[in-house]
Amino acid sequence: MVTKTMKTQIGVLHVITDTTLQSRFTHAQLAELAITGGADTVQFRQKIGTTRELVQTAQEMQAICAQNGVPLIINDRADIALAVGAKGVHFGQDDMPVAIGRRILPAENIIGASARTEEKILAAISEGADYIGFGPIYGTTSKPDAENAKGLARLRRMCEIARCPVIAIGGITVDTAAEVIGAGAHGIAVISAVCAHPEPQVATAALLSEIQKGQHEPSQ
Ligand code: TZP
Ligand code: MG
Repeated sequence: MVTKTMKTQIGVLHVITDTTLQSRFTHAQLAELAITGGADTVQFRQKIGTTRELVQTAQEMQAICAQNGVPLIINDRADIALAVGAKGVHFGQDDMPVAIGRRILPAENIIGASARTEEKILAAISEGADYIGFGPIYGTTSKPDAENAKGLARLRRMCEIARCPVIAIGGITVDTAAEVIGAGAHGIAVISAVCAHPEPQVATAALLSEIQKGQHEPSQ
């Protein structure tokens, strides 16, 4: 019998776990809280630590995500995604090229790619990216090397160009999530709005509700 493996749809609320902005919760705890609040994608992003440590944490997160049917995306590292059976990866411009990731990862895996110009967006899509991460939309302190804020007009333009879902990132809060979706983003990715909130699950639920508002109120 032929078993068909379906690629999971791209989520609208990607919660990126972070233990540098806060130390109250581990990555796994944040994943659990975000899922409780309604996150439909969790991304593990950690820039420090040994490969052994990263695999251990990713394994814990994958167990929680799999139990809840929520895709886990691993930032930067295809090897860790493969090692723990995560649903996908997110690559920046300095990471593994999307085309190579596409070749070595299972076909049903999600590959997201950060791209900030029209050319890079089209290149990532032609290499096989399933979604584009675009930002920062607003100012952010969560990524020290983030570029200047791109704003909503540029986001709208990039969403028109990209023939795949665009996930907006950077400084998005409960106050701006709806307008970001209204500008054409398929979804949002957040760090501080959830991880630095006193109650990450409450923050996640509030963001989800704003996303739903934005879906019903496209902006001009
Ligand atoms: N890439 C562009 S901005 C950013 C990343 C990883 C940081 C997003 O964090 P926050 O706290 O949601 O602004
Ligand atoms: Mg990266």
